[in-house]
Amino acid sequence: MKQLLLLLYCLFFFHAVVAEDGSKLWLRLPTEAQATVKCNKQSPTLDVAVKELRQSWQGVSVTLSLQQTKSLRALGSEGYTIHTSPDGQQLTIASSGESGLLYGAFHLLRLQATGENLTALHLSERPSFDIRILNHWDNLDRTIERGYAGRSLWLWDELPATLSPRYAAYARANASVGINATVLNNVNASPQILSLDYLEKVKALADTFRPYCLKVYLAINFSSPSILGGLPTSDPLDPLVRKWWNQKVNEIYKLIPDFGGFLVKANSEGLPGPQDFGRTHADGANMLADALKPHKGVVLWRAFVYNPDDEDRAKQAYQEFVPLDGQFRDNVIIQVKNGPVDFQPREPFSPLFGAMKQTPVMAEVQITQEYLGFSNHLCFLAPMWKECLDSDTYQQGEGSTVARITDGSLYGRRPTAIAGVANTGDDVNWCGHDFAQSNWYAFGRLAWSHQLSSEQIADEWVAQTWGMKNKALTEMMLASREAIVSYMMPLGLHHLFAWGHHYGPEPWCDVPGARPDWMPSYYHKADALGIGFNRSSTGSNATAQYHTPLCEAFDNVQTCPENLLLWFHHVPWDHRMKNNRTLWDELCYTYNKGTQQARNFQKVWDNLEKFVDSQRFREVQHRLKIQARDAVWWRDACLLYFQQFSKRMIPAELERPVHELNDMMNYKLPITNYECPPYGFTP
Ligand code: BDP
Repeated sequence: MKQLLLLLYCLFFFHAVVAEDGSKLWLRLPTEAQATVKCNKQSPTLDVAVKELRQSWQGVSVTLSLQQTKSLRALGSEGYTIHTSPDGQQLTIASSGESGLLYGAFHLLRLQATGENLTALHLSERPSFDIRILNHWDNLDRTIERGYAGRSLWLWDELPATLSPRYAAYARANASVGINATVLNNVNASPQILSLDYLEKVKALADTFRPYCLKVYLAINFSSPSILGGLPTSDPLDPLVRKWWNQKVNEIYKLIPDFGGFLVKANSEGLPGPQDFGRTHADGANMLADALKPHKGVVLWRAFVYNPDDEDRAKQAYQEFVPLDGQFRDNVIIQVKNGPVDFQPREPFSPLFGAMKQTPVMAEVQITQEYLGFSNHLCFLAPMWKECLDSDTYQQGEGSTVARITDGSLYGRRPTAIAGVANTGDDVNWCGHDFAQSNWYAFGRLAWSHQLSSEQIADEWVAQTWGMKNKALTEMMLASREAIVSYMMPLGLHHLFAWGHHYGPEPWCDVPGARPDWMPSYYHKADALGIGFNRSSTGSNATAQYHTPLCEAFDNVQTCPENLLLWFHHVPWDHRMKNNRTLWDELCYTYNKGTQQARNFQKVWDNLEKFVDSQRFREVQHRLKIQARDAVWWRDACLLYFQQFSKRMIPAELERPVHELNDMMNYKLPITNYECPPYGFTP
């Protein structure tokens, strides 16, 4: 009996040691190393760097050296060098700033965790962007707009008195990939966030994040002066309004001396803004910029604006902002979504990136998978973000990529920034899907260095998160975004998702009285002749917002890239694609290909069972099953719906749909408040 108990105890203990719940993210190095680490100064940030290395570094002794040499200063305070001494017995991480030493320490640990050769290191790093910022769409009641990993991490009711250990863990994870800023609250901002009560809570978070060099920003509601301050107006040119903002900003900086600034969604989707008072976006942004300037704060002013009555939503941000170029203060950055509509599986890059000549612009990408299967679908997003960053705008001739425009190398405009809409919540594994962690990781790594390849980022993440190098696994990750495009919205289709929650297909969606530009038919325009939005010169002429030679390439149905064909053109069903298939057949083939890929992901994963701890293995397996079912749902819904217009057969050699169109059209997923559905379509 005693022996049996011992055996059970051992089994339990063994299980407890190997069980993993994903809470450690990619930071899974053992912590008993006791390395020799020296540093010529002490501070909260340096103490973190020293501690991280001491507990996990398994190599030769390390010196962290804060130095003001010319070459180090040229790397900026966040840049660093790592050198092995000639005798190989010593490593030195050097930087002119404390944050540089922190990032250098995490870099070294990453090299160890990914199994790199550590014998003779000589490297020098500096970030691509100054501000590498997460945007949390977290509400004060702890719901998260478009969040699929539980409730908000910020326990507002307990703050400022009680500090959850997850705050420091969150800041540490960000520091480990170089993310240095965070907007705590939703762009659809409650004015309440600026009340003293909440600012004290924000201060408590900022204090916890500071050692990890993570700066706090807030999203503000443009009507705060009237709603919170009781003023009769929030007109940005009104002296009392300006005074209110100045005082509010001073109050914030008294509490949080290194506060970053404001993120603003104004005159967009029903939110208030300067146009309510006959003023421009520049008037609104500049008022806030003036208040923040003495404290070195910045305004991140979003360009996500569109009115239901204008002809083509994809053109509107450009139309509203280009005339204002040159009118913004130098501490305003225009935050532009990667595409001209709204985080669709595939969009061309927003033409605004190549249009502003005197105003800093920054890219906003969506880490949370609002349009990409929530946290049910495995979708590695680095390839999607790189597609935008590597796009050539031709603003100054060839080589004027979105990356070079936004990182300041083309025009030298500063500050530079990149934003990602966060996918974290209070789920144990932070992101819902264990593979969604890779997108938080990838955002940080690309924000640090947009030259990194998607493959390198995937390899790094897999090695650290799953403790292995596996080609099939990284290949699956690299293929995942394109697979999703194929089974959801191929060939430039967009906005076919369900009303409200945006999960699953509803190309037929028609909500009486709703904004037409929120209806799928506004975008796909399927009819007896063909499908797609004519944005060429014979249509809305959105192609004219791009520079030569893109403008001409996009404008012509023969030269338009086929993966954007239906974005820019209304194309006949029998149009010949480059592979000689008709458009209709190609649609069928592409939907089927995506579906097949999703099923193959299940096989790749099952092959890895013996290399992965059981809890995380099963969780991923479960979600891959949902993804494979959803892919079929998307395929059947879109093909059967569009077939009503095309009146063409699904090619004989392809799989037949397994769902009835009517069932799918009558089905409404029972989800509220953007939670993640446990399953998709259940007829
Ligand atoms: C849309 C989301 C909505 C956001 C909006 C935004 O559906 O919840 O508020 O973007 O970015 O895609 O402001």
